[in-house]
Parts: sequence; C-alpha cells; structure tokens
Amino acid sequence: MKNSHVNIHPEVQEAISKNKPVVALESTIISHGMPWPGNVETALLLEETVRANGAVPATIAIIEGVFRIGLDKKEVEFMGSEKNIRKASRADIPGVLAKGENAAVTVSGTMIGAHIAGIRIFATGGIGGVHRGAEKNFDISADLPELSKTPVAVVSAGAKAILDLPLTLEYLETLGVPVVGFKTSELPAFYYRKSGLMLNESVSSANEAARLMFMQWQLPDSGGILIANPIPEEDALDSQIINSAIESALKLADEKKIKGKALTPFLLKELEKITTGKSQKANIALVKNNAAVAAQIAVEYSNLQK
Ligand code: PSU
Ligand code: MN
Repeated sequence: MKNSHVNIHPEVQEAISKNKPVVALESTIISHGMPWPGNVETALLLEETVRANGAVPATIAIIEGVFRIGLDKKEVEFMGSEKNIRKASRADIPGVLAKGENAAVTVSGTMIGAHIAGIRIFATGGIGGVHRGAEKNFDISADLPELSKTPVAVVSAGAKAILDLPLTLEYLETLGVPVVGFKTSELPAFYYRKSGLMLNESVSSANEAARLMFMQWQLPDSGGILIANPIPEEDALDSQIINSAIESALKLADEKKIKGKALTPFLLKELEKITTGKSQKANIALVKNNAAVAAQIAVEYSNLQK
C-alpha cells in the first residue's frame, strides 16, 4: 500500500522489524462497542495488559484517511469521544481512505491493518458471525470471510453471544478457518465459558498455539485462525440471565427495525441497560484476558522465529 495511506507507530515499526512480539487491537470496540469514558479506559487498559505480558500493543484505526497502526493516547481518546466515526469492515475501507474520513475498524478491518504492517496476532472481545435469523436476514459478519483469507490469528472469547453460535461455527468450518480452543475443548459463549459446542482443536499453552500458527502459515494460501479463549471463571455471567437479556434486546431491535451495521452496537447497548452494567463489566474482563493471552502467544511466536 502507498505510504501516504499507512502510518505505523515508530515503536510498533521497530518491534516488527526486529521480530519482537506485537499484538494488534481493534477500535470498533472503542468507538461503537462501549460508552465513553469506559471505552477509552478499556482501550488503554488493553494496551497496558499487552505490555505487562511482554509485547508491544498496536491499536488500529483510520484517522483522516490514514491507516494508523498503533495509536498514541490522544488518538485513543479521539476514537473514544468523537461523534462522527464510521464503523469500517473490509468493504468500507477503500471509501474511507479515499475520502480522508475517520473510521473505527472492526475485526475484519483490523486484520487488514495488521496484515499490512506484518502483525500476526490480534486480540478482541468477540468476533462478528452469523446473526440469529440469518436464513431470512442474510446478516453474516464480514469478519468470517476475512478470517478465511487474511493470515492473522484472532484471540477472542468465541463469537458474540448475540449471534447464532452453531451456525457461526459451521460457517467457519466451511471457510476452512481453524477454530482453536485455548485450554478448552468447547466454543466459549462470550459472557460465559461454555456454549456446549465442541471444537475439533484445542491447545493447552501459548507455545502450542504459536506452533499451530506457524504450521498454518506453512500451508499454501492459508488465512487466519480463531483462538477461542473463555472468559475467566470469576467474571463469567450466568448463562440463563444473560440469554434472557439477549432475547429482550433482540426483540426490541426487531420492533425498532434495527439492522445491518447498527445492530451489534444497539444490542450491546441494550444489554448493558438490561443487566445494569454487568454485561459491560464482563466484556472488559474477557477482552483484557484475551489481550494477555494474545501477548503471551506473540512472545512464543516471536521465539519460534529465532
Ligand atoms: N465484540 C465486542 N464489541 C464489539 C465488537 C465485537 O465485544 O463492538 C465489534 C467487532 O469490531 C466486530 C464487529 O468485528 O463488532 C462486528 O460487527 P458486525 O456484526 O456488524 O459485523
Ligand atoms: Mn452485519
């Protein structure tokens, strides 16, 4: 890509060129996934967590038409407080760059930014996936096809619980995306640890995850990997309580005819209201845990390169 449309933070650039561990972080969770000021605090907490585990954080966003790989504190604050910020997945990025706009990038957009910079691992909360009722509304996140083609490992607490998890897992299998349980043999359900859906693959350490990544990218034309890391036991929510909250949020979205890009942010906001903040607290805990595990994997992956 043309240099004028990419800006890699000097610290991130130096780490990449020396094969040191780097972890990418997304910005949609800052601009559209959580309210201010908790969003900014969380974004900074994630960066600290990555550092505490031995890697360099690179939060990714598009500011004035430039893909920024690694933000400083001011830019994180901008992404968390500015009103006019688009939510960009792959299809939106050319327009955002061409018009010089500001955009938070989703999982698919962050994977593209990470890949441009040569970053192999990325931590988020939960990926997008197949929405409930997809057989009628066709709402399937661009995160899934991105995982099938862009060689970045994404650490997430499964897919967001507002989705249809069995269909999401089926679709990932069709796309040939390895879904790897981190110290679990079940797909985690975001707010709680077990979805009841068994995985074909699991690893018991960061080192094992790094080896799997290494092998994936020895294969021709291989894309991403989903590393599914359950929310810590002490932060998990009761599955019945959160599921009934999800049902109410989905019903309200249906009544209000909320669709497309607006759906995920709407549902997250409603859940926060219904659970009086418990869903957001759990969300912060799980994404922090993902940042820690991603950094540990990045350290092992960087050691493998030596
Ligand atoms: N997980 C969260 N909060 C979020 C998202 C994921 O806990 O805000 C974002 C991610 O950026 C993901 C996006 O890529 O939601 C998916 O949006 P959609 O369903 O519109 O594809
Ligand atoms: Mn969608």
